[in-house]
Amino acid sequence: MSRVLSTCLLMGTAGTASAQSIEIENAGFEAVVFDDDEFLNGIDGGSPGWEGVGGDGDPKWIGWGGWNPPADAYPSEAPRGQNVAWLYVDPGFIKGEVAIFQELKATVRAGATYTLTVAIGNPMEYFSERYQEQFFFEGFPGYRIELLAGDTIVASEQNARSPAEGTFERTSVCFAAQDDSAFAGLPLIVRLVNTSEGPGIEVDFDDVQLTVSQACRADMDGDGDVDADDFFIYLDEFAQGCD
Ligand SMILES: [Ca+2]
Ligand SMILES: [Ca+2]
Ligand SMILES: [Ca+2]
Repeated sequence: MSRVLSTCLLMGTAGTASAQSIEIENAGFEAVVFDDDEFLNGIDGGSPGWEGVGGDGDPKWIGWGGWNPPADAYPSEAPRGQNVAWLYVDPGFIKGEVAIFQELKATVRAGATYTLTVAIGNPMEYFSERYQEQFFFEGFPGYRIELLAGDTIVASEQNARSPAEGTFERTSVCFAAQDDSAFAGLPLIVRLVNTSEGPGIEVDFDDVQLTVSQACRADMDGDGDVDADDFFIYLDEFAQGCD
């Protein structure tokens, strides 16, 4: 069991040549072309491919969508492409989380390892020339990323990263489906959450990636290839026997 987990960690951090990308619609939030500093609510079509939870309150206080952040909010702008997803809750008016999710066409394969990687963004307070409005983005409310198989959360990560104001940080989680996994055949779902716990109102996300690696029994050290290192590990285990 422990070797399976460490394989998962290796794949989660380094990736392997054998890892394949799983299609996510609008994974980089580039499907809508925005001018710099322009945004659009998801309920108005700002983030095709994604659905929201919690965005049906007064859009002044809660919502989600697509945005082309200006350098005033992120000096390095979006980590990939032009746009990001924004998830916004003003806790002075609305209690609770806001989330976006997407059910993928891919389903869980027994014996496969899945790695979900997302860039987490903490926008800076700035004055929007476009909208002639101050956006009070100081602080960071907290985030969670989740991978689900059907209705079950099989991997999640909450606030392991704390990006500084005006920056993104990448994080990843990993799910290793066992050979006899009860999740096999169930749809994979990616969910990204603004948990609205700490001071601050907005979390942004970008560059959502999900990869899959089929477990290879001969890859004993889980580094993505089969070579002499794996053979010596095998010899070692063989020599130890099973009692
Ligand atoms: Ca992007
Ligand atoms: Ca921009
Ligand atoms: Ca902030």
